[in-house]
Amino acid sequence: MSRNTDLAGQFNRAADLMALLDENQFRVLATRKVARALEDLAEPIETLADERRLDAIPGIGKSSAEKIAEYLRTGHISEFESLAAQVPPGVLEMLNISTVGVKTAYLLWKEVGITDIPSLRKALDAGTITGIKGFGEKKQANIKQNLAFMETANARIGLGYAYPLACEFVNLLRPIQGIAKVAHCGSLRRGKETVGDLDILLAAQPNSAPATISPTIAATVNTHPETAEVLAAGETKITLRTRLGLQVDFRIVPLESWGAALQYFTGSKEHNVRVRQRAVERGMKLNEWGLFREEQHIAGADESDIYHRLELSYICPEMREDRGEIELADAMFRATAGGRPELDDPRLAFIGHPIPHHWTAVEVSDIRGDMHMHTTASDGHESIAAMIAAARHRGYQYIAITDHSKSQVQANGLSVDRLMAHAKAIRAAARSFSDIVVLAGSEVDILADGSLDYPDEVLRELDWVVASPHSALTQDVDAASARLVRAVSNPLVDVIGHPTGRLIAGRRGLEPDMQRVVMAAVRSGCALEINSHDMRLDLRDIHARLAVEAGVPICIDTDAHQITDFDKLQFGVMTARRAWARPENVLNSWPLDKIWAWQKKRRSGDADWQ
Ligand code: DGT
Ligand code: CA
Ligand code: CA
Ligand code: ZN
Repeated sequence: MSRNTDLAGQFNRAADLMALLDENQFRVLATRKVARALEDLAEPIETLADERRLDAIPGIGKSSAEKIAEYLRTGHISEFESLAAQVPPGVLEMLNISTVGVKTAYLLWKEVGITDIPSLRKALDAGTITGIKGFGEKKQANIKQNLAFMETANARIGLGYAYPLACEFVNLLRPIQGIAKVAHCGSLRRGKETVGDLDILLAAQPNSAPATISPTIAATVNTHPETAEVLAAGETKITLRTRLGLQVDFRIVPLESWGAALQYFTGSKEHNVRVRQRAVERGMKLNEWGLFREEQHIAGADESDIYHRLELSYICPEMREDRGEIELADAMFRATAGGRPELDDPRLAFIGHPIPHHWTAVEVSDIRGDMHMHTTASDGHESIAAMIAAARHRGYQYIAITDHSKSQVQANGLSVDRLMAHAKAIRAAARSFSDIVVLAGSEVDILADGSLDYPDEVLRELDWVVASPHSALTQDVDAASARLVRAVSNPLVDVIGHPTGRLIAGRRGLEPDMQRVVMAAVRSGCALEINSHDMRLDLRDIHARLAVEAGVPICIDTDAHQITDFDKLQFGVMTARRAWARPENVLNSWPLDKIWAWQKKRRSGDADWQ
């Protein structure tokens, strides 16, 4: 954190404290103004102080300048510390719950004596907060929800940090002598949108028995620049904590247990319970060392072998949540074995009958193009030509360039005139390539009432229309559902981009009745996006599953604002696999001809588009 941000935080906190202590409103406002001025500074505060230019910053007076100087000299501001001494620290912490502002925290503290988050939670659960003005049931329910959200959002870490770090550890460990195999497992391998900790599994070379963490392995992980602290180091396991507070478990097993350990530590717990039960039902025993029949090791080196021995077809990690995958794998195993599988589990009805012999979840290599990306025309960092070059480099057959529409003022959204010129430029740039088709599109805003930011006659000029919500994201369920249903029903909309607008650690986004939105998409044939950005993953897994089950096409996009964003596709694909998406469910795995036929049929107003 820069000193500027750090200082701005100090002033903001002081303003909160003053408000909680009932200080003069104008002092509170002035203090907030200083915080904002500090946030907006383009130069490091140290430079300004050295050159005695603190007073020259607009909004910063003499006394604030003195406080800044004190902070730079000593690392703290004594006046602010004496404010802090007068407020219980838990009261300040309550301000981190969105919808708990200074006023609410003040009332909770002064009127009912609640001074920390645990006692707030208890009081909300018990329903004992009564008689405070403006603190009705609705408000309380709201706080409760945000409290729960904050707890889950803070405790877990997103894929954007966890995934590359796990890959880095795996790549560092793989070449070490004595190691036969390395892989990440746990929730990361299952493609969950956030992880509690990382689980990295190693298998020792068969002759280097027994399997133990060698000094080289220990040194490699302990001295990694991300490692902040080694929490435990044993014969077969090391646990460390990274700079961002993520725990990483490393375990080593003998090679003959590799598959069993991979299966065990991939989880989920719920899935594993079912698989172990199945072993018991067949007179076997499954644990992290292998599959046993009367103490005899009958499988364990190979993960898929374990599933087969239990009369299940292989189940991809992303599906291992006990959401019907065991029933599917059972039916598929019987189908491939020549038996006649029955659809005895209603959860599988959407798969169709007969159960296909080759049921495969979508993979990164199935994806033929990316249908949502930005250029410098709005808020992207690259030109049209650079985005096309990067897409060709990835081997894509087609892409759509979709810059923001006019209401996205802060993202430099395009007026109709600019949009038309941009479409012309995209088509001109595309003409130089015979190996990739570039669609001139737009990411048009879905306004609060579900209408679109450009009129239909403008949309009709485009090759591809992504419609996304960006503002008014706190609507209630009914308004949000009506808004999305209206957008989904417009035959000119090809796909709804990041349908809820949620940010994984930041905001809940719209919470529509997703069943209604999906049913509207079934009627209109509109596709729904899985936005692959690790902060979004929107649609999320369970919502995407609803869409897949209903037969709505899914579009897995990256919403790239720069070339490296194309790599985030992996996260979207993992989410799609968690939703049981097969290649045929994913629009951008289709050949372009099929996409065009689909679009033509929909745009011609053919209600029965399928
Ligand atoms: P996380 O880390 O909270 O995102 O979720 P996981 O699924 O990675 O959970 P974690 O790290 O506690 O354990 C990794 C896997 O190891 C888990 O999915 C299943 C297995 N496992 C861990 N502890 C137990 C246990 O006590 N019983 C069983 N059956 N399996 C366990
Ligand atoms: Ca884990
Ligand atoms: Ca773990
Ligand atoms: Zn967007």
